[in-house]
Amino acid sequence: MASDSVPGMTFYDIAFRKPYRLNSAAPNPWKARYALNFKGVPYNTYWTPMLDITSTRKSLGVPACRTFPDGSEYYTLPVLIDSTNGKVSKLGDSFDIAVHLDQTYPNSGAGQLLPDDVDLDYTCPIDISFNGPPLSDRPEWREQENYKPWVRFNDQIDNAFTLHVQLMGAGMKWDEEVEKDIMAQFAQRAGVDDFEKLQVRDKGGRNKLLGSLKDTLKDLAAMFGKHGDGPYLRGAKACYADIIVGGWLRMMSVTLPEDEWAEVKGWYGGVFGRLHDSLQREFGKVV
Ligand SMILES: N[C@@H](CCC(=O)N[C@@H](CS)C(=O)NCC(=O)O)C(=O)O
Repeated sequence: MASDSVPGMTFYDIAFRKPYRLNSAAPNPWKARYALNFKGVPYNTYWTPMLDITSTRKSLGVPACRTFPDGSEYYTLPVLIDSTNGKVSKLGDSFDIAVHLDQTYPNSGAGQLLPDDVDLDYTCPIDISFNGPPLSDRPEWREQENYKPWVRFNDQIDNAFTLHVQLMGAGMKWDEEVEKDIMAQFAQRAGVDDFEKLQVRDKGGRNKLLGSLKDTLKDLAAMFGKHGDGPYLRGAKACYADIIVGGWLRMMSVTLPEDEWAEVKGWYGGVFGRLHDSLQREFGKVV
């Protein structure tokens, strides 16, 4: 049962197909998991059925942090409930979680998630203004000098990948008993009568999208290439910028056909492959 009264930390992720440990693929929850593991703080995971996200979030008293195009509330995950220090903190956005962990556990684990010596100057080259509000619309951080570049980087990366999310949609797998209902929900939100109409399955269409994503990530790859084999933006030491990109790479690793994922891993001398493998090895444990 979802609960905010268990001592310690509970992290709410989306339940894809069992085993969840292998199939968990949502990028924003993955940002939170990587951040928790980076800090080395103990927590447990509550696997939330996709169709129960709204009721779970409401029962925890965590307001929605996204809106649908018609202005209605869009309830999402991750959520983190931290009752470690006798005080209950409820975080409902991946960026809020990163800030909370850095402020509450500054020296834990691998250290600072959001240091000030990172090059975050990536701009998604496709005009993203048509893409609606950012996935993480957290005005309070946008106004703070030390967080501004991080929020901007998060927006740019979210947009670069969201623009190509059709590549990943076809590979999302759910438990059989709920699969149809989940697909129907996605179709209804997009205003189509069939989930299939949202998918790109033909080779030509997929290659076009892959090519566009590769071009979109060119400048980002150059930033990762500055420290030889990296694998991280600053070289050997990871920070939250690596995790922001890593959340999306994890989604691709689970949802793309094997040959396409191998191709993505090899782009630009293998920068994204090395980043993904290193994050998974160091901070990818699913508990
Ligand atoms: N600003 C939020 C965005 C969270 C978000 O969009 N989560 C997606 C998964 S990556 C979700 O929960 N989707 C559920 C749905 O579409 O019903 C954050 O950064 O945590």
